[in-house]
Formats: sequence, structure tokens, C-alpha cells
Amino acid sequence: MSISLFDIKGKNALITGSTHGLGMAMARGLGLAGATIIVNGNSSQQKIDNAVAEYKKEGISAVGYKFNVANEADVKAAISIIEVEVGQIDILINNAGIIKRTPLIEMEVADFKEVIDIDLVSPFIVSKHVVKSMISRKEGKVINICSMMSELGRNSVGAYAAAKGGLKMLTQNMATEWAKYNIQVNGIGPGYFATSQTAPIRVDGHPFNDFIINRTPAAKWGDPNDLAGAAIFLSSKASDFVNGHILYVDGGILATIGKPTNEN
Ligand code: GCO
Repeated sequence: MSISLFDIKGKNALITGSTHGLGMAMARGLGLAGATIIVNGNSSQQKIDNAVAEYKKEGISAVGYKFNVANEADVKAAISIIEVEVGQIDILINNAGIIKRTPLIEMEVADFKEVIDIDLVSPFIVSKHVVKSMISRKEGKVINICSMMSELGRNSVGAYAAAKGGLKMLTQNMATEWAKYNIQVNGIGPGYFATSQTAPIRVDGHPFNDFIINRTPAAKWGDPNDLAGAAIFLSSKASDFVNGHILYVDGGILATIGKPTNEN
């Protein structure tokens, strides 16, 4: 086995939602391994420019594009521009996502639909437009960012769980349809990570904070940089016969039923 199996130097990687959080950590990992990072966000051009500058400070080759992953016309236009200005997209990470923590009984239908639109429909939209050129080249890597909620339920995150459970099956279906073009579609399922998304439930004294540390065999929140290895593996030749797999990076959460709080 040679180390070049994991070589992604010179590849172009589009990571949606890569101006912060897990998307940024995975993009950084691919960038430090030699890929050119195509940064995406939709909140402001300033945020994208700041992120690109941060990547560049570390010697990473990075470019930024603002577009709304949930809007097909916007995605279609952006992908064509990227293909002209940057070149072929070799690696796509569908990472952009939102969460709304509201009990189902209180949730507005519009809010439920917004979560489904961004977390489930947009990976379909972006993949559909990126994969076209991968199909003609007979080569490509797609990684969908799933969640513990692809497997488990939790009070107040019903819409998110429905989307992430759907994303796991969408991953398997994409793998089913596109494996014949030598495109590998897999997922990464992060456990509980220290990001801005989990900031409200991670504060000291919040019961959820202690719960997660107790529930995770590794007994801590994940560091976003812990996802880089999984992202590199699923972006490289090392995973050329891995299709439709969800690689959970969760400190062991899914391996266990958990334990009482007073047990070590
Ligand atoms: C929550 C969390 C989760 C995590 C993550 C777990 O409220 O339960 O925010 O949704 O963000 O997706 O894998």
C-alpha cells in the first residue's frame, strides 16, 4: 500500500457551507493535503472573502463563490462559472446545512420545509449539476455530510433528523445510480462537534453538555479537525471501491447504548 493512494494534490474540491464550522475544517484538511478549495456560502460576500483569506494564510489554494445551494438556477449558474474559471470539480462535499431546534408539535410547516430544503434537497440539486461532468470524465467523489440524526432521534430536532435520515438514503441511491460511472458517493456522519451550530447546547452547566460527554465513549466533544482524515480518505483513490457507505466519526456514540451518569 502506498501513501499516494491518499494523494489529492491538484484536485479541485467544492465544499458547500465552507466559510466556518465543520465545512471549513474539512476544506482546510483537503487544502492542506494539496487540493484547491472552492469555498461556498450564501450569507455575504464578505464572509466568503474572509474565509478565502484565512485559507490562503495557511498556504491553501482557495477561491470563493457565493450561491444558494437550495436554488437550482443559482446552483446551475455557479457551477458553470466555476467549471470555466477554476476547472473541473473532482470532489464535491455537500456540507451546507441548518438546524432548527423546535418540538414537532410546535413547529411551523414552513420551518420544517426550510430544513428539508437546505439539508436534503440542496445536496440533490448541487450533486445533479456537479456530477454531469464527472459522468463524462468517468471519475468523481461525492461526500454527503450526514449526522448522528441519520440514525438516531432526539427531542426537538425532528425536521433535521428527517432530512439527515433522508440524506443517508440519498447517498445510497446516488451510489447506486452513479457507481457505474466510476463516481463514489459516500457520507460522513459527524458525532457531536464543537462548532457554532452546537454552541447553544455546549455551554457549561447546560444539561446537554454533560449528557454528550457521558454518552460519547471518547468522553468529549469532537474537534472539527478530526474530520479531515475521513474527508481525505473519501476524496482519494484509497476509497475507489467504497460506495454508499456512511463513515461515522463520532467517538463511538453509535457503538453503544450509553451508560448511567454515575458509572465510569
Ligand atoms: C443537536 C445537534 C446535532 C448535531 C449533529 C449530531 O441538536 O442534536 O446540533 O444536530 O449538530 O448533527 O451529529
